[in-house]
Amino acid sequence: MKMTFRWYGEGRDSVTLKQIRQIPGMSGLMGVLDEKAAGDVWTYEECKAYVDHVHEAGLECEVIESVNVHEDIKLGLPTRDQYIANYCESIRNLAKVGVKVIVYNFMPVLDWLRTDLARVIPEDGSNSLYYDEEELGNMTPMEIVENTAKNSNGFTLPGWEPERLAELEHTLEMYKSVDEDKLFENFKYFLDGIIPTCEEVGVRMACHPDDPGWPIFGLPRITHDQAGFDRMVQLHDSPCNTLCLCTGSLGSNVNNDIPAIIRHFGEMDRIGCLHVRNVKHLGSDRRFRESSHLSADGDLDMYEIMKAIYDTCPDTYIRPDHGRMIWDEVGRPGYGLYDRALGVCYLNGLWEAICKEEAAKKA
Ligand code: DNO
Repeated sequence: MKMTFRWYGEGRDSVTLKQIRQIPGMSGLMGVLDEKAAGDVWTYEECKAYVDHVHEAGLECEVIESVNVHEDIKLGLPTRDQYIANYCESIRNLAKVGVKVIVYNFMPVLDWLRTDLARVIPEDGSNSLYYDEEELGNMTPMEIVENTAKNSNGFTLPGWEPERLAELEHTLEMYKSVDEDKLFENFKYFLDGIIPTCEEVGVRMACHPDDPGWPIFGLPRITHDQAGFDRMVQLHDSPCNTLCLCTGSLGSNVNNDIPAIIRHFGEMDRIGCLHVRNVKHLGSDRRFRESSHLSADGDLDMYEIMKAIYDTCPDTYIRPDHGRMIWDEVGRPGYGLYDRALGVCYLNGLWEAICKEEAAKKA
């Protein structure tokens, strides 16, 4: 297992590479390439400059997140072929600089969504990302977008890039003719277009689950449970067509058994990487907050999650995800330093214990 950390790039993150390097057991980044509009090519020079900079800080950069898929691809518009060609170009350029896994998602319009970015946790006075379907019911998509932009401490949140949201209403309208089957069809067209390039250059695509793990605003969403991902991996059967198994996104849906899902896809060799975090439901299946990583603070059993990784995909990449804001830190909601660093130490502790336990069994 390689422990990594999400980082947004110089001047775009409150956390420095030096700080990340000093977290025990840190191998490198799940870097982010969301500065450009979805659909634009990341040139070789741009990829190289980013990765060289990370290497200079003593960190690896084998995973890149949020190489965003243009809406025209998800909608199946005729312009998609050009965007798919651009995507292949970015894959090639990233492969040339040593990237092995690319995390993306196929969620229509919006990436992850919360109704509050800083809900105070009464027990300890920290705050964290929070979702309440009842609150969402009273808000329009535009209100959610405005709220999210206003409350993100001046940072752009992943999936909430301004240019992507500018045309929100128009795009929402266009999705009225796309149901789940149509979205799967468009997904297959995308995968058929990019996976051969991935196979050629040795890059694995890792699809991030819908977050929260069910359809919202009447938009079709297709990757939030084992059945959806089973269908996705079959759309184009290849070791390069994998999932980014985000325990918190899948865990938002109480029907998902996370360790079992890890085992299922781990055994099939279809996990490209994992985001490991915890969620706590609050009196309703559709109301939750993001808790600390500790099993006792949330609904997910982190020991069972790490054990499933150990048993079925021990060489994968993982990272902590969405920390709380603690110790008065100010940063991008979910992406401060302190709580994610605590998460790393905890996950590394579980890993060490599992490795020793298993070694003792074999001795
Ligand atoms: C949320 C992140 C996601 C993820 C994208 C990948 O915090 O985990 O934004 O990176 O869905 O495209």
